[in-house]
Amino acid sequence: MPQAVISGTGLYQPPHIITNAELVEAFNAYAQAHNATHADAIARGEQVALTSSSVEFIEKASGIKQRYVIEKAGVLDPARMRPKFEERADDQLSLMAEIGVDACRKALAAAGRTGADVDAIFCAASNMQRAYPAMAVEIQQALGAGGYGFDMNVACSSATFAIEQAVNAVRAGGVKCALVVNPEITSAHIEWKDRDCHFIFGDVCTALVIESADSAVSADQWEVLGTKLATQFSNAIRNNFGFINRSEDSDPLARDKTFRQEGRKVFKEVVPMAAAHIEAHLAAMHLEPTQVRRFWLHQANLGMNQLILKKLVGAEAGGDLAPLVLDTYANTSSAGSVLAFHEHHADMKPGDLGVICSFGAGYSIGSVVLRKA
Ligand code: CO8
Repeated sequence: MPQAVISGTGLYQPPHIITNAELVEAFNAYAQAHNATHADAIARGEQVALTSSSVEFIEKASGIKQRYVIEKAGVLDPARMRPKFEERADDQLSLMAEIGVDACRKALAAAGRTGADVDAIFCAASNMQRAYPAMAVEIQQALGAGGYGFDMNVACSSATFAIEQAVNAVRAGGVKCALVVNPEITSAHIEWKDRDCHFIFGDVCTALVIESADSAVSADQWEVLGTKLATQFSNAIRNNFGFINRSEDSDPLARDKTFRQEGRKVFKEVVPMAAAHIEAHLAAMHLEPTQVRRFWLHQANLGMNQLILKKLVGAEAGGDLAPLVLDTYANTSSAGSVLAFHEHHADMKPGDLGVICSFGAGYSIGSVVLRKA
């Protein structure tokens, strides 16, 4: 079987930053206006007044200091509180495909490849812009790639689950060079009006080239030693948006049509699952966590990563062993662990081991064990 390697990474970084201070200012203006409009109902006890958000809480509870977004004015407009995107004609490249193509081109350049070398594209993200045609097929055409492409969604674990599909396709011999692309436009499916989660997410797109080691030309190659995926049903992170909504005559702007979670529950349940998953994956490969030079963990919450690292190797997250990108990018859903890998691998030496690990809605957990070639 051919060995699969990651031979290039690419990142689309949105043009706008929203700091915690800007975010909190907009939310508090919205809450104040909301409370004034509903003052009578609040006084009668029929509605609950919205309470203020705070920069201190956000930084302490999550480790997030800012996030990148594709469109900023709509998010920060207290009368709107969601991004404002222009609808595009069918013959224009869609927004998701546009950021996907940008990240893919950068990953291909890093791998010394062009679109013509690609024969499979896995577009993996926690939400898709439309039902069909698949975003992956649109990206395939824009890149001039051959073969096939399809979309897949496993929420925050979409990227690691797609990596396994790409690696298996390369190992089976049917695919020589694959792209895994994660266009995460989280700003369009979080509820910016909910102070419990308005600070959590940011937009970004990552891409990876995964190809056969026999023909890879990149100076920076990472052997994929193994992948391990797991799911376990949970309603603790949920979004009910979908094609059935219109037949249910439900409100498209209702709270349950965007991201919802029981943050504490997720924290408590997922940390032990993720640590045990990584440990079991490494053990099956006769490896100890202490042999791993770097963990590129899912970027959801600083405290989560600290606990996972502590359970695995008794060390603190952040810095060299499990670098964080969460402070500047926030949670970018499936792109987070790939983004950590993209930004923090250049210093590693041949033979060094690393683990990419994602965890999130589903629940879903995916780990990928890498060795610098
Ligand atoms: N400002 C001030 N106070 C606040 C705020 C705020 N913004 N928000 C909440 N509070 C208050 C609460 O009301 C509460 O007050 P009280 O004690 O009086 O009830 C107090 O602060 C504490 O609240 P919490 O217990 O909720 O705070 P936590 O310490 O648990 O922190 C976190 C909240 C940061 C959300 C934390 O629980 C966490 O990070 N949990 C894990 C979350 C996580 O990793 N989720 C992953 C989901 S991502 C995923 O899987 C992908 C899904 C698809 C992507 C969708 C993209 C849009």
